[in-house]
Amino acid sequence: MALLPILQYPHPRLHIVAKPVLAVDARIQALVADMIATMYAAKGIGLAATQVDVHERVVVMDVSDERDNPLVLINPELVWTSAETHLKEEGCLSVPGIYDCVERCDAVHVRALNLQGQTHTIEADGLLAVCIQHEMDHLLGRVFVEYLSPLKRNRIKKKMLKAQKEEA
Ligand code: K1U
Ligand code: ZN
Repeated sequence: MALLPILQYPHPRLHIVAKPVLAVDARIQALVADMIATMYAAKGIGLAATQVDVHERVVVMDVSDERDNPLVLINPELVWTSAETHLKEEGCLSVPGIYDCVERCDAVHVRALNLQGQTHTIEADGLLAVCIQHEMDHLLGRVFVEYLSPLKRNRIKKKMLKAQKEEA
């Protein structure tokens, strides 16, 4: 298992639209194992393949308190979203240290393949529903800061670029 580097905003490759997985094979199973290890090491509750520079529709999540219940979604599709929405606070491993509120559906149903290549449907609300919407945005090349005002987004971009320059 390997820990994968996470692309940092405003890296242009975060905006690539991911392609569907054609076969849930040993390569995808190894990618998922590396993504789960990377998510836990980074203390995140989710990670999309886009963030580790792999542009295929794979996300992993774990919103359990014990951090022992990973969820794998391959080729996820939203099949239902609630009409009710709320502003929810989000963070992002690609935008460390930045937290802000985004309007999200309160509940979603998502259909996806699991690690065995079988189709399953998950009914989610609360933090899991927010996390699913955030991770599926990553697969579309969208980062949560793009929902914020241009003023906030530009401030965040400048802050991130400054921090990356200081680290280099
Ligand atoms: O996709 C990612 O960058 C992971 C991200 C997922 C996420 C967190 C919160 C709301 C929506 C999506 C994170 O794990 S950020 C770090 C984190 O653990 C966290 C941040 C805020 C609330 C709860 C957890
Ligand atoms: Zn994110």
